[in-house]
Amino acid sequence: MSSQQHFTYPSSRKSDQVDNYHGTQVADPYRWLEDPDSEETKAWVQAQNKLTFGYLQEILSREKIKQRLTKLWDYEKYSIPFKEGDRYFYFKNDGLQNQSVLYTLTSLEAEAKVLLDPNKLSEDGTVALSGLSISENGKLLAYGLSTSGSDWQEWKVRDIETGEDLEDHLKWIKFSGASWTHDHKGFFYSRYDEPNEKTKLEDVNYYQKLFYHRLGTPQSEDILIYQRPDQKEWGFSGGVTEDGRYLIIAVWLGTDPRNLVFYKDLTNPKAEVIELINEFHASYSFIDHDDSVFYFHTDLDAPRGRVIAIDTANHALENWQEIIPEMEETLESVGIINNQFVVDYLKDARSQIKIYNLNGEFVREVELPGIGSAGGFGGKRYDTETFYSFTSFTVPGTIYHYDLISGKSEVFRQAKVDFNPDDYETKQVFYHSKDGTQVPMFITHKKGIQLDGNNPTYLYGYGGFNISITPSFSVSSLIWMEMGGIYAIPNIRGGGEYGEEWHQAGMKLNKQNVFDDFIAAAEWLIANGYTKPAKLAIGGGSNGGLLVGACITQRPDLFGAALPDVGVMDMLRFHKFTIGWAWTSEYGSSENLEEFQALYAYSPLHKLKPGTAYPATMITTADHDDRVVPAHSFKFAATLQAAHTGVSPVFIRIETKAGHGAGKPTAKIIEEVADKWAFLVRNLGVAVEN
Ligand code: X98
Repeated sequence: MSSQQHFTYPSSRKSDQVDNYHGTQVADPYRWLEDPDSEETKAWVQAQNKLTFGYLQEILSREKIKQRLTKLWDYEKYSIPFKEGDRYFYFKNDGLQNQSVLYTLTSLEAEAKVLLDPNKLSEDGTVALSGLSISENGKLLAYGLSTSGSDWQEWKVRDIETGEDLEDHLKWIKFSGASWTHDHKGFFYSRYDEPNEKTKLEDVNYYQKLFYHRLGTPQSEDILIYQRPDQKEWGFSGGVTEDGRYLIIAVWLGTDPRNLVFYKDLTNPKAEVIELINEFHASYSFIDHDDSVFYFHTDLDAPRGRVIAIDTANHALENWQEIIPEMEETLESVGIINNQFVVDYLKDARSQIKIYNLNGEFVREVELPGIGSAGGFGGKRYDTETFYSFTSFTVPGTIYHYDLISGKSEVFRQAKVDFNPDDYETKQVFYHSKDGTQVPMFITHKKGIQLDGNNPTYLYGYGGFNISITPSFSVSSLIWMEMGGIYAIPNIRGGGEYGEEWHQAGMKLNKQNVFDDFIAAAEWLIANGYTKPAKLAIGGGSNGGLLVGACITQRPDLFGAALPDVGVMDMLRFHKFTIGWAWTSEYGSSENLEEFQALYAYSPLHKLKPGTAYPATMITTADHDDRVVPAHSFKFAATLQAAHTGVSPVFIRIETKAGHGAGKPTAKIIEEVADKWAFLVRNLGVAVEN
């Protein structure tokens, strides 16, 4: 049952730091917590963790949850296989391995050979494979490694036949893939200047540069392909076309979906970089080309996406051709296999896969095994087979082999998890938000629950960056539902579920719509008898951590518990750290008066009100999070603890040797998930069977 004890929180010194934003004085008393290396911050982190872990250890059900979670997690997980040269590749995790292992095989029936086992790279699984690229002949693997969850990568090269690493070793890489030239002599990648070793987890990242690395040469001799000293915010992603002819350079302005497209003819050593699309009007994602005709997935004049062709020999806008027009559904991604477009659409956040010929004529729909999320469909232009995965809230990832000639899918790998999917049900409801906008929500739970307003409910959201939240299986949500919990995911504005308009309706000066949609989801669940405030928890990570932070400041009465994970909490200063500036296209910036006013109106850190009883809250972050620096969570925690007058605990859990989430070892994930559910079990009064 919920605890009635008052907690004594570690003391957090208040400085007299005040900043002037366009004439408004804003106090930032915990500014000192922005320095993660100071002795004072380290002592604060230690004291907070002592309190949090001391509390968690006393929750009797925690160990039980952890044991069940470990048992459920222990099933073989396969990735979608992919092919390069004469070889197939896939990842497999035996069950509880900290990191998945990369295998290679010469045919699907042949015995798989370990190509790279990241578990051998560290004792505790904190070195993760964070990027890979295989040369077109299937003989060489370029791979990126990240340590302790940081976005920084080091890249190496492995001979696939011998399994031996070559001498090549590249550093200072972030936000980059690698793309091989078809002579197999090297690859393109993007990097930053060497960072300051002491402050590399906080310092801003500007001036990315595109390089070519030639095998066997030191990184200092890498060839600079493109840089823009006049555009510190531009980022470059270089990809070689499937036929090896061109280098396509996508130019990014932070996380803005709009981009530029340049290209370079790789058959001519003297070829210049050509600016094909040189204004940030719309998103353009290169699909493939036929000689001078380049195909793109774009949202130009089509917020839900369409496919166009641009003849580079005649590239004026009026000559652009539409191949697949905008549909009712939202176009997520497109590839060409079997000389046909394979198009991944979302209809109310559920996958639909359609095939068109190169003239844009509809060929067929891929029959999916149910309502859920399908992904994959990789392959080369003339391949007649592909693989895809299918998952839903109660369907663990299943991998299908798809024959593009017959249109038949066959199960290739099926996950076996220790539960009966028939015990659960998912429904999709549509509710109205504050301004009347209709928002879809998935609700999953055990069959036969009573709508008596008493069910422990976990409401999860993201709401930003054009990212769509689609149905997927997770052992973490399953264990919550096993305990009788309801798992609800609304597809709130800011996401990409209904295209760029849906995204923009939750951006910048419209960001409050995102919080209104989430709050309306909570109110709908209460009004329809699923739960009540004391039994309702909200959660979200990153931009979803901001969502949770904003919602508890706006409606502290509506929720019994909150789990803001790696959240952006200081909306006035987020752009000053690492890649934070990249989100100003989404959030706006406190340096602009109008945007400052919008940000200050909801910034979680600034909206905490002394004398308020907040829901039981466990903030989570990690020491190596260089995507959203932990300072956001630190300052929010210190302010929340000072403002809070209720009896519910308001804690912060700070993970060590971990980052924003990617590459986190299984052992750490299980600990963290068990801690979160244990926190909710205690604070929502969930009955856990013995
Ligand atoms: C990012 O910040 C994405 C970070 N990021 C990348 C890659 N390229 C980028 C180029 C420009 C700016 C950011 C970029 O990951 C990338 C490219 C190639 C291969 C791998 C990576 N995101 C937001 C985020 O993390 C939303 C999702 C992506 N946020 C944290 C937003 C607020 C909180």
